[in-house]
Amino acid sequence: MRTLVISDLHLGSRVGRDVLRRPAVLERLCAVLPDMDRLVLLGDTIEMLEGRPAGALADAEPVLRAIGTALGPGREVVLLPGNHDHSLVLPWIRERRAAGTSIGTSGRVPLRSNPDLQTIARFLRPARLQVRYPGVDLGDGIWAHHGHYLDRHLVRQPPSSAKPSTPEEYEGALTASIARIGAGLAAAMPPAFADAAERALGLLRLADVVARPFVAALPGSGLLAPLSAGALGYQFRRAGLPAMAAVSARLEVSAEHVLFGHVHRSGPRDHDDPDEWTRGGQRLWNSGCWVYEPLLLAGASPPHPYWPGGALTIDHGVIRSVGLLDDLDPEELRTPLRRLQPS
Ligand SMILES: [Mn+2]
Repeated sequence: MRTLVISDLHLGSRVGRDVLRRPAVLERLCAVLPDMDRLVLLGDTIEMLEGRPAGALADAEPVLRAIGTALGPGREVVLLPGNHDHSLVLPWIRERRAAGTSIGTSGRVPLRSNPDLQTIARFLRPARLQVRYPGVDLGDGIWAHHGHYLDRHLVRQPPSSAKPSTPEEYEGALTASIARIGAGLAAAMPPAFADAAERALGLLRLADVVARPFVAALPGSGLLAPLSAGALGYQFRRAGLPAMAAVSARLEVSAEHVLFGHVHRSGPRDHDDPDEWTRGGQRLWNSGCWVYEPLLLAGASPPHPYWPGGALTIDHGVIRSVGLLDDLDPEELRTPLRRLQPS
């Protein structure tokens, strides 16, 4: 059994940072899919937090169709919503809450719970879709979760606040934060993309999807301080990895390997210290992202932990961190895709 895990595609990103809408990039991904038995989309697959969920789904359609065709009949896509596509799973969570039953750590979300899930399943044909939340057991002691629950351990809480120990408690903290970020992003959307406005939007996106948890974890820090890859890397090791370990410990996930995305920091890569990625006997793995963030990557070249195209492969229980776009000409990522019109 061979599995490919990718995350944080952010398909339908309003300023076109999602690289999979570029034909040369999509071709790279589709080239490896025929060798896979299973594809895991580990969250933030569709950018539904920028105020245009239907538009984002439409932008995602050709990408999802190409993925489904490349995988082929009988192959499986396992989709786990994250914070940017959390609305996909919200009706199911409400159903569970109304019924008084826990969502658990590896719930199976019925496609009938949300018409958008049925649409995604249709796009992915002939591959089959199953939806899991908030995590999924991938076998061989491997548990995967988007990683958004870790925010709860980075954002400073009043000393009196109870520590979450169930998915429901993590969800409670999450929905408030999603509403706040979603409203903030929608309000900040410029009507036209003058460079200054686009830069402001870029900073906001970067702060949201990459740095927000770390910014919040730094006492008295401004937005600009942690925007270098080096500073982000430090925060990731000091705060991000321990926070993900805290999530799996509090949810009593005993898997030897825990896979996540969310912070867009692929690894452990060759130059990373494996000890830093081992917490309480548990090995942590990050699937990286498929967005090109010029504020982080301008002037950089791969291999780079924030370079788009990060992925994890699982081959008979052996996990590897890879960069599927590391040998693609960076200019393919840098030329503007197209200026998307606000809808
Ligand atoms: Mn996320």
